[in-house]
Amino acid sequence: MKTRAAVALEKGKPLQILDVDLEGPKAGEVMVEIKATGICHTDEFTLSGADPEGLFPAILGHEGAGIVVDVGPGVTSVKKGDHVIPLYTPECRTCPSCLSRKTNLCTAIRATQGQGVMPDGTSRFSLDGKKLHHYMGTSTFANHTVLPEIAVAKVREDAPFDKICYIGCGVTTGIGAVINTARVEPGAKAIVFGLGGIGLNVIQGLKLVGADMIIGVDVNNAKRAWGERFGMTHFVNPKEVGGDLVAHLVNMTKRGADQIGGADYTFDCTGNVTVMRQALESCHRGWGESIIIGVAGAGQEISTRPFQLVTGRVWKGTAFGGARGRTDVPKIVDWYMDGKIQIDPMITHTLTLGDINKGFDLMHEGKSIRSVVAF
Ligand code: NAD
Ligand code: AHE
Ligand code: ZN
Repeated sequence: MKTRAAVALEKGKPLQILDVDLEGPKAGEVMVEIKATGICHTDEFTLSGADPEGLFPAILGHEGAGIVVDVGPGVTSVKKGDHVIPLYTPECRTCPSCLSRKTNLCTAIRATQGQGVMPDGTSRFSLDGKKLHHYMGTSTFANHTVLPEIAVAKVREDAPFDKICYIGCGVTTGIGAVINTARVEPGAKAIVFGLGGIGLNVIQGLKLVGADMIIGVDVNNAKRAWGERFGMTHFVNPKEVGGDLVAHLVNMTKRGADQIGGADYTFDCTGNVTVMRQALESCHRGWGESIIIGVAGAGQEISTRPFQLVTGRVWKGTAFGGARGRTDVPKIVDWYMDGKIQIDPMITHTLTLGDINKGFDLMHEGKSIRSVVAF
């Protein structure tokens, strides 16, 4: 069949809106009509050419929501008509990683996903007879896509696609980093670096679990009001700190008789390796944990003095907020529908597929929190 898609023909170039060919689902796969998709910074990261796993031509997009329109042989967990959120982190429940209960990083199909193909090693997408790569196993910048059944979460049918698509990455990543990865306790002091589509969800998660002090750090002053809207208690623009940022943040978080400063938890939501170091070093001696959420380009490395770790600071990373998609995503949709978490205000722009490149421009200009393409 034909479907309309925004195709990344080559790195660094605007997406092209084209009618592409899509084969039906094979065994264990489902076809989903995508109703809405968010544009995450990771799509921009891959499109820019910075992603060592980036493949072209490809159909990007990993933050979608839609309806199952066809199922391949042997599919049992979803059926035609079900509302689903595609999962770039699948949950097979049978691989060693899923069974370990120690990680959400299901390994059932990770190798082929990274090669831009379905688990059988082939692509369902093509253009003029030439293969198009899948992206993150999801390719939600297409009106229809094919995914393994283990890579979709069935969700309630009364939830609006143009909002819950954001749960497919940003919302779950930010809130999950707080709840699943850091396991932040009430009363904690936290610092969030980068107040974009992920960082604001970290702030919303911190507020949800009862953190006392939530410091937001961003180079864009327009983000102050955004952070405050979701629970940030203090804002720091590094460009306006007249000295060392880490010393400034440590000073802000001083407590107790010894007046030693440092946050209990810090979160990097920028993907900048210099910021990642600042985030680690802003943690409290003895127990502070720094969670890396941002993804950094090929060749980028993090560094710090080992002394920072010797003295008890912990560096951790998180993908998809540590969430097990088929189990956790439907619950997060319920939280949204019950008013426990906010999504609507963060979706600053709703675009047509034809305007998808505008969504990338808005991100570059720092004018959007999340742009969503509604089909
Ligand atoms: P975004 O573009 O919406 O937000 C980034 C924010 O960081 C912006 O507000 C920007 O002003 C700020 N920023 C940039 N440089 C800064 C600096 N030096 N100091 C402080 N703030 C700075 O991006 P996003 O969609 O929120 O994504 C954030 C990062 O998280 C990206 O690297 C993205 O690829 C990554 N990500 C990771 C996961 C995961 O599972 N680990 C999931 C989603 C996104
Ligand atoms: N391909 C990149 C890594 C990108 C990355 O870390 N992706 C995150 C999700 S970002 C969503 O916006 C992730 O899930 N990582 C775990 C995994 O298995 O990829 C690179 O650097 O090679
Ligand atoms: Zn993402």
